Amino acid sequence: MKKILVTGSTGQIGSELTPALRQRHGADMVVAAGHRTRPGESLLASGPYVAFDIRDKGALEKVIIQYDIGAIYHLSALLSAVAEERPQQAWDVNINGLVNVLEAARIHGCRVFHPSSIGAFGPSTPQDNTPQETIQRPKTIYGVTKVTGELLGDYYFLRYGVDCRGVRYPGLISHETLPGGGTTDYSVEMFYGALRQKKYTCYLAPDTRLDMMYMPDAIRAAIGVMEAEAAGLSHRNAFNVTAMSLTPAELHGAICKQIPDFTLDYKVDSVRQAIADSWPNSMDDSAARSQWGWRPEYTLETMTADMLARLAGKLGRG
Ligand code: VAH
Repeated sequence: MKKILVTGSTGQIGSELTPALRQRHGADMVVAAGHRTRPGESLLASGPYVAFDIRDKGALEKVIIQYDIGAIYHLSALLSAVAEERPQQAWDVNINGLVNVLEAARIHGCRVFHPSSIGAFGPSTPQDNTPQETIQRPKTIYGVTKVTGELLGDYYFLRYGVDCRGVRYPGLISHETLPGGGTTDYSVEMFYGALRQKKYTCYLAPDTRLDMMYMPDAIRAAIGVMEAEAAGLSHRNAFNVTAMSLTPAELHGAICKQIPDFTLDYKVDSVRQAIADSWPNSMDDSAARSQWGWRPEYTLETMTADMLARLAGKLGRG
């Protein structure tokens, strides 16, 4: 069996997707790749790790040949807020990196997973129950790279038969690795604030409604769409997937049910507020449900309970 390559393996998704794939396929069958962030000891100890810049096409191709890669989960990317600080670098990593992956997949016959995001929508997109097929005029460079990535995935499938697939992720909540440079990171930071200081200052307004998902569901979505029968995937590169639609105030309320004296105040960051306001309030994920059986498992309540239990252990407050 050919091996699996996970790019961006030290990031928020990669740090949980890599162990999940290693458990599913065997440690040595999953090659973790990273660039700037030093991998954790558990990632290094649990299977092969390679360091290279996704913009280096030769380095990528060398890894694919050396490890006989047959599938690539491509996660390397700059997230929305940091991308707005460095738009040219965001294009370089998010798009030139993706083109390198798609070209390598075309030449070496690899299947590819590359995530899009609710960031692929903009202020002219219907914000409630956002359809699978709708207006996509994002006003952030992150969103521009996500729409471009969706279109590149479709092109490489239609023009070259590259079997590439993807989902539009909502904000992701996780306990393994802190997210870096996203707009939805408040949802993770709030849990750390609740456990460490019993207070948190949120950079989004209390009624900012966004789709969210717990990382275990996000991992199941990536593996689910990659292992689905190709014939049924008419929206193959950009399935809306979601689990919950929530606001900072609602997340605060859910945490307070377990930590009653957790206080929240607000200091709105205008850049990230503008990004969040341009994204949907809730997505319609019926296409993913009907075409490959997508179903979230975690609700706001069960996610909150699991996050607090796992973080408390990690922070020594269990
Ligand atoms: C971000 N967490 O905030 C990412 C994600 C839907 C948001 O793409 O940029």
